[in-house]
Amino acid sequence: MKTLRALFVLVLVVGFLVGGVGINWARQSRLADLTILDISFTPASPKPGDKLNITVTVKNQGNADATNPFDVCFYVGLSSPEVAQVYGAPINQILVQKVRLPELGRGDSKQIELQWEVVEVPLIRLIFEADCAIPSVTESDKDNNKSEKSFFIDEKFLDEWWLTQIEARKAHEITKGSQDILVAVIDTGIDRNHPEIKGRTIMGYDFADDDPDSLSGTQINLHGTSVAGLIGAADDGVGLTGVAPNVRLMDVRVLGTRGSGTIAAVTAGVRFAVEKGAKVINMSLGAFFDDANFRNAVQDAIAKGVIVVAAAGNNGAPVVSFPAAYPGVIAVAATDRQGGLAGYSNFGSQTLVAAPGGDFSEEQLLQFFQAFAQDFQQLVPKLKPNLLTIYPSGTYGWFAGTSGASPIVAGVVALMLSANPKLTNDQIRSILRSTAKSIRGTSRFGLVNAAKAVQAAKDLVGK
Ligand SMILES: [Ca+2]
Ligand SMILES: [Ca+2]
Repeated sequence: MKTLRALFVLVLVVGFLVGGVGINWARQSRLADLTILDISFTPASPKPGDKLNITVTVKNQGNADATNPFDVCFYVGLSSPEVAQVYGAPINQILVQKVRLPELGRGDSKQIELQWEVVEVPLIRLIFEADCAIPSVTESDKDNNKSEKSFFIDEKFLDEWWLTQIEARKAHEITKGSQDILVAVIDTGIDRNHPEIKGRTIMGYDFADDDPDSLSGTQINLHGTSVAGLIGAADDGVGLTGVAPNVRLMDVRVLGTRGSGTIAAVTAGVRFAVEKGAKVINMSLGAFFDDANFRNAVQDAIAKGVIVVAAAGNNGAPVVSFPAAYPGVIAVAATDRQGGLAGYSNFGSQTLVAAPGGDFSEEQLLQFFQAFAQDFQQLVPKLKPNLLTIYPSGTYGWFAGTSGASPIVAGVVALMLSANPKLTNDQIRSILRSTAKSIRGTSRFGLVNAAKAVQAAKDLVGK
């Protein structure tokens, strides 16, 4: 017994002396380790509709054979995990195909050839994962089983129909906006680190959390980021272009992640934006109750020469929500892909002008996102009549509603002010109306025309 006890202690000591290195060595000597070694594709610069030929190399870099059959999953990611969490849909990782490998010996690698038809979005992430779904291989390292490669679609192959519908590119021949024009986005907060707006977006204040930074905490700023992108995404040939790609943006966060907030926070946001020098305020938000403090803040902003643009609302009714309904506010209705009044758009008497909002309401968009898990390839073309814009974490995605139409008009106003900083609210309202194109569905207001509005603004210089 004594001998046995001594031997036992000795084994323990040896184990201790070998330490952590010994444990790793023991694992590596006995276990497989699958990894994605390489992802390559042709053509090198794919456009929508192209059949992308993808070669993925799976390797077993461990020290044991993988003897069980395992799956290699091919996912396409259209956005980030953070965005997917908000939507409760896997748009960061949509399963396209599973390829089963019967085995993979130690040190062996295997090339898998796949074909995938490229969809029309600015940024596509190709994601591969070895031994996905239900794992069947015991490995020394499971964290290295996934790898991705992303690419941008050349912007000239993207149908930015909303820019075409308002003749924004023609307006850009006059101006793409001035750095002197600060546009406040009073919304759910902006991911100001998105490459499309980085450097031109300043943090205002986070009135939702009552702290100075909308990026602190766990908040994701999907709605506000999308609004900001429609106004100011850089015209750099990468991704998308905003209506006023050179203006500065200010993040004034007043709504929480899910888009709700207090009227006091919105009121404080308006007063803050004016105080910090905003020339234009966009509010893609609304309520159906009139609040005296809020009304006063908006009226004070207009009295100080700030142009306030707001969404008419998505009730599909002859009404306009507040603040759009307040006197002097530029109330914006939405047009669909065909340029007619969108079915979901409000169109009450206070509506000044319409702008592209896309065919679908946000609720319908949400249903599409949630359906992605089943059959996304067929659904992407159906999303095309919506707006594409930026999403947090450097990604892109769809957006719709008068929430999209309002920032498009705010962008046009920013261009007008860039061309002619002396314009008054009355002049801007008058130009927006007189240069608008008539639309199907109503005779009381038309579709904003950026080219004509900016030209008219410029023509008034010195007059
Ligand atoms: Ca592994
Ligand atoms: Ca861009």
